[in-house]
Order: sequence, then structure tokens, then C-alpha cells
Amino acid sequence: MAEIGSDVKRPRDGEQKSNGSVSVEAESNSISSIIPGWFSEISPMWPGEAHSLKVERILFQGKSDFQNVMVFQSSTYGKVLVLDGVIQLTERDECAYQEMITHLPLCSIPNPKKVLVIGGGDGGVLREVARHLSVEQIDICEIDKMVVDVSKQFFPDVAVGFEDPRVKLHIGDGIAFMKAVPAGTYDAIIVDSSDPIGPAQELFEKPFFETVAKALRPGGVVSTQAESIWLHMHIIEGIVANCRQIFKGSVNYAWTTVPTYPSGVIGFMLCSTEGPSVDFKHPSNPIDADKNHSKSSGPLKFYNSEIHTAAFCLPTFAKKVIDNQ
Ligand code: 4ZY
Repeated sequence: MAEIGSDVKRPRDGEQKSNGSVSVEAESNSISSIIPGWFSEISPMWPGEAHSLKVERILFQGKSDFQNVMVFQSSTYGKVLVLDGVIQLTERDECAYQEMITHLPLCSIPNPKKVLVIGGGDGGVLREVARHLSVEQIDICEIDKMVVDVSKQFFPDVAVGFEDPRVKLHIGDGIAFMKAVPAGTYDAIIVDSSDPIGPAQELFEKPFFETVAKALRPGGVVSTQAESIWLHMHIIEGIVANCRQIFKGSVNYAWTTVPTYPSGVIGFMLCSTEGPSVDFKHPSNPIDADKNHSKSSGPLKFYNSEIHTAAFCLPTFAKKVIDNQ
């Protein structure tokens, strides 16, 4: 078990304010409960709304060099990991995000061998990459070691991904890491970022996508967290425009449901570099649900080939914007 750093504050059971609300003071944004005993996710990224979860007990609060880290036990979604006031995963619905951001790219190319994960310090994407038996090397570059340590301590079914012998963990800046690898190194790069405020901001900008494209082999694929069609069409529009300039293979947007993410949905940019063509909408390397699980990671809970293809069907308002970029 990883030792969590000394800058960690461990509240006593259910440490709560006298009015019963659960509150954590953060510098960069506020995490505050608008309903006593509930966690409410308030952020300028989704003004005017705040999804709430009932808190049974706060399990961990800490401040890393990069962000505030909190874990609480919710009454209906299991344990919840929160970074700077924003829910990153819950035990109940993490499968939807981790499986889709991983299998959408890896099931779209034959025999992926070298995979890079940027971010993803909870280990869930690693757990999913490890299901692909063709994969020989899994590098992960996560900026915040506290996220890794907290995940190992509180989310063992997610952090199990770190136990795969193919995984090599690098703590540091993902962009610097990619710049340092020889061009054309990876078959697939998965960017599991949080929102574009705070440490993840650069991961949504054009130079970052240029760096990703260089690190991929011809016909290599990238899958990046690409926000919500209900909340962030302006951000998505910019990402799609940048990706169309940079990725000369294919550029697609897919989405899935994650009930505890803002608006209940999250999207992914799926792009390939010039080279062997990639048809993301029709998985050519389907994952065999029976073969691709170990005792430790269990069976797939969310992903299947039908939901893969369906993920690329967009509502008309989003299709208009995305197709016009
Ligand atoms: N790391 C995935 C993630 C995406 C969006 C939000 C939080 C976490 N808001």
C-alpha cells in the first residue's frame, strides 16, 4: 500500500460543519455543499447547475502540488474521487468512462502493441488496456503522484491496472514525456484528462495535439477526453477544428453516459494519423468478452461492439457543429 504524503489531512469520521454540510476549502475553486450532508459539484465549467451526491463519510482530504484531492463514501455510488471539487470517478459508474475511452481506440486497430496513457493516475484506463492481449508495453505519464497513491489506497478495483507487468509508471508532465519519445513510438495514445482548467488545460490545446500526432506511428490512434455535448459545444468545436488540421487520417467524436459527470454524458475525440486507414465506427479488433478478463479485473461491464458503433451517432445539434469543422 502506498504511503500518502505528509501534507494529507485525514478528517475524523464524517467531519462536518455545525450546520451539517460537508465543505472543503479549495484555492482554485470552491467545493461547497448547498444541501447539508451532500457534496455539490460547483464549477465555472457548468455554470448554473450542480449535481449532488449524499455523503456518508469523508475518507481522505489532501493537497498535492497540483490540486486538492478528496475521497468520500457516497450513499448511492460507492466511493468517489474528487479533484479540485470535480468528480473524477465513482465506484459505480467508472466502468462506462474507462472502458469506452480505452476500447474505442484499441478495438479500432489491429494488434496494438505500444500504448501510452496520459493522465489516468487512478489506473482504470490501464486496467482496460491490459485486457488487450496483443499489447506489449503500457506507459503511463501522470503528473500527480497523490492521485496514484490515493487510488491504490481507496480504489483497489481501479488501481489494479498498475499491477500488470507491462505497465511502466512515469510521474511527470505528459507533454514533456511525449516530446522526449522518438517520433512514431506508439500505436495508441489515450488522454484521460480532467477539465481544461487547472493542470489539464494544456491537454486541450493545439500544440498538445501536434505532440500527440508526432508520438504516434502512421495509422496510430488517439482517444482524448472531450467534454459534454450539452455543456461544452464551444470547446468541442475548437478541439475538432484543431484535430482536423493535425490528424490526416480520420477525426471523429463519440460519447457515452456517465451519470456522475456533469450533464451525465462525456465525449471522446478519436483521431488517427496518416497511414493505414482507421474506421473507428466499426471495430475491426473486437474484444472477446470471455477471454479478456483476469480474476483481478473482472469482466467488461459496459463496453460491447454494439455500443462502440452507437457511440458515434450524434444528436443533430452536435452533428451540425462537428461535421462543419
Ligand atoms: N478524467 C475524466 C473526467 C472528465 C471530466 C470530468 C472529470 C473527469 N469533469
